[in-house]
Amino acid sequence: MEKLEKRAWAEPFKIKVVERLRMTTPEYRERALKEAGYNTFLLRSRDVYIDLLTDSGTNAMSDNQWAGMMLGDEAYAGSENFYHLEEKVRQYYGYKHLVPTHQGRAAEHLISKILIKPGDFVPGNMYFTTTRLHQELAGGTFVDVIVDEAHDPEDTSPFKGNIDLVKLADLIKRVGSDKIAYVTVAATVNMAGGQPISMKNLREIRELTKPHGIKVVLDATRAMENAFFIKRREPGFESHTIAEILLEMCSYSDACTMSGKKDLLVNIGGFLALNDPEVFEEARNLVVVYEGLHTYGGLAGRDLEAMARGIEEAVEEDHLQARIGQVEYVGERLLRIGIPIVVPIGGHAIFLDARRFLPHIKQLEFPAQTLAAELYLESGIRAMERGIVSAGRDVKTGDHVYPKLELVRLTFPRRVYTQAHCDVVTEAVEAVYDRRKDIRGLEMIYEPKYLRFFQTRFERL
Ligand code: PLI
Repeated sequence: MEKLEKRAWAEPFKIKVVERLRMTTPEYRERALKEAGYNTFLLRSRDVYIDLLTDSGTNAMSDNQWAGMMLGDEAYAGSENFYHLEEKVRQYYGYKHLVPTHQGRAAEHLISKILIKPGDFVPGNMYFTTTRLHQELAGGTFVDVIVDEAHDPEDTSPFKGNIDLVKLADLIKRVGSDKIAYVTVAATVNMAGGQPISMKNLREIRELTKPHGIKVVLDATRAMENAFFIKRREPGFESHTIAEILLEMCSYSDACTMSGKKDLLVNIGGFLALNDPEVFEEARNLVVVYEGLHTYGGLAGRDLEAMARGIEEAVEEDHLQARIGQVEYVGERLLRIGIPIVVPIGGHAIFLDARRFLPHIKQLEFPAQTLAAELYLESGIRAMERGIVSAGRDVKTGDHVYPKLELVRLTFPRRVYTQAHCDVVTEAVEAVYDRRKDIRGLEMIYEPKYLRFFQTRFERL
């Protein structure tokens, strides 16, 4: 008799409420795709079967979080829920001060405005779209100082989110520490494939920048997922709790920007958390201009409460084990049938390597955008381009930025899809792979000025 394989993970929850999905035909999807200009961001969600566009704000909240929503204190000032969130941010992230914002990019906006002077440089471990844009709008220039391995989808290093300390030291030497606004450190690195940064690297970044008086700003959006990888992969952390690892990670930074829509299991919310009293003073001042009073920052009291409760659920190891286990389940199945994906498998998503998937499509014919469109056509799965369209244009030359990575992200919302859904996804990818030679690229016919990937339109070549 055959022995069954032991599972590495299973969901630490059961399902109480479900949401109906609509099944569509290939003819229907062909029409919907054309109307959406072959951009998955422009599809209507009702036309999507399995939505892997993003893990941002698409999580399923728990009964405990929904119960918290009923305890929303909707006072304009001094809401109880703000104080609850402040307590949880101090407890789990360790920063002294909290400025709530409606989502992550609003926190990026505030910190960029406060710390960047025109002409400054902002080094970081690979760009993220909104982070870099706010840095540029404040007059800064982003400099990518991530390790070279991060740009190689086949490199299996365990911490491909690390900063290359030589690149960082060289930049400090070249432009001078006065010209460096701060270092942005993302954990995990979304655009590199959800790759983590090691604790050792975080510690070394601190040691390198501190003597120069350079601040470190952590993008803590998926820091709990990063902490899980540290526990699993970095010697010395095997018996630490996720909470202990998270606290140590944050201790090597001065502030964090946070999109609660990812790690924290909510549909809306974010914050800026920091230690410096003067920067806090300025942020508290500015949040009133752009978001709302400093005790709600553009959120309802109920949203603050859901996020406070989300922190406590998200930091649980069994949650992270199932969350990352699900992503790995899909990734390992795809690897088994020879689909080119970014390895190691990241925390929040599988990244299909469109360069290897569709080698006959040139970068200016948008291979990743094409692949995302084909996947939708195949079975109603919505993914996201993370290649030349997302990389945008060079602010100085106006030319496209040509990233090395041309990826399609299959992003898994937390606690939303089942293993059967996961199997549908792998089958759809396999079906597109089988007919890859017949797939043609796209031509760009409309392009907006900012964050173009959201609204650009294409036609089939
Ligand atoms: O979407 P926001 O404004 O709440 O957060 C912006 C943001 C900041 N940092 C990182 C690493 C992100 O991944 C991020 C948003 N990510 C989105 C929307 C995504 O689909 O990955």
